[in-house]
Amino acid sequence: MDDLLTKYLGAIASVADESSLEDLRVAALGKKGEISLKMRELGQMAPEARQTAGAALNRLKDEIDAALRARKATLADAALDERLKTEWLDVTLPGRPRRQGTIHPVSQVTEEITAIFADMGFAVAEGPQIESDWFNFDALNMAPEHPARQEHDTFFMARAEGDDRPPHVLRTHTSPVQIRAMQAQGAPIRVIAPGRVYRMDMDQTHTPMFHQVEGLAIDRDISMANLKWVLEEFCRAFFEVDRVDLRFRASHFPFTEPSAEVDIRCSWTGGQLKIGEGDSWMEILGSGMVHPKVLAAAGVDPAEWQGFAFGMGIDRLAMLKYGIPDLRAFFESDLRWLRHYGFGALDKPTLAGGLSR
Ligand code: 2U9
Repeated sequence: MDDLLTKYLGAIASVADESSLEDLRVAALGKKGEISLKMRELGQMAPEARQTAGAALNRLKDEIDAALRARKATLADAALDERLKTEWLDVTLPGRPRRQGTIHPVSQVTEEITAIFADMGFAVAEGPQIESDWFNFDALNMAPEHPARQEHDTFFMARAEGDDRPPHVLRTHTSPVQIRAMQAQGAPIRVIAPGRVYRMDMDQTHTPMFHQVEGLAIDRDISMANLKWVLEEFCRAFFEVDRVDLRFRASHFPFTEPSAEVDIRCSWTGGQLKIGEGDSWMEILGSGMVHPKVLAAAGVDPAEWQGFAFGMGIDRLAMLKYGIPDLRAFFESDLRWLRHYGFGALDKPTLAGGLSR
């Protein structure tokens, strides 16, 4: 038995790979292995001799088994070390730009707008894209006969047969988000609500889904003067120019009173848009003082609180700022377009670091 032990321990120690080690295991402990055969011989021995020989054989078997396992672990470690040496990866290498995805201009502009308003103390609010007609229309002082509530302007969700409740809608603006924010937080409040909105419209300048950002500031003494300053600050930061000139034109929206559409001074020379100079005016957003009925619907007392709201189209702002000619290309997922107009994934827009560099 001592000879067997010496023989196998020696062989195990000198084996160089896992498959030779397995061959050794079979030769010693396999069904027809040397130790197993010796075990079988025990049957022919006298009982006393069998007891001593049996115990010794079991010890031998255990020792060989332990040596096999230990060697197996050592060989596996060595094999892994070898693999790691050949399959190494330099994690400090720069990314491969051609394989990197890009940030969509709508996402980029949303981040820019968010950074600018965050700097002025506006939080970002979000809400569902499928809304009840109360949040989307009634709370915003839009009467049942308002054109937007007609079948052909808004996407209505289906109701189960026999369910007579008014159907939910795909939100036609992000305004219901501010209603929800006021209900949850009350006044004072300063939020912007960027997000997807849906209208049944499809031509050169309209897509059935587009992106809006709306803003809301409610406090005891907020006025149109605050609105004007906020919008001027926003336009200067967003278009990255030193001066802007805004023109407020009286308008009408059900949810604001008074209401104003806002134009920005610009020039178009050689098809190139310049903001802040020239003799042209371009409409960029709608705004006004939140209607008292809208405040009341959102649970804010209009006798105590007042404030402004505004809304603008993100897709259009992206087209203006980055010279993108066709709105429909925004939603075609064409990789060449995304590579051309997209932004680096790691260039987060901040006011301090530059919005669009
Ligand atoms: C609440 C109260 C009032 C948001 C407003 C506009 C004017 C506006 C358009 C701009 C271009 C929509 O994307 S667009 O077609 N929006 O003209 N939006 S005031 O007024 C609100 C919002 C929420 C609670």
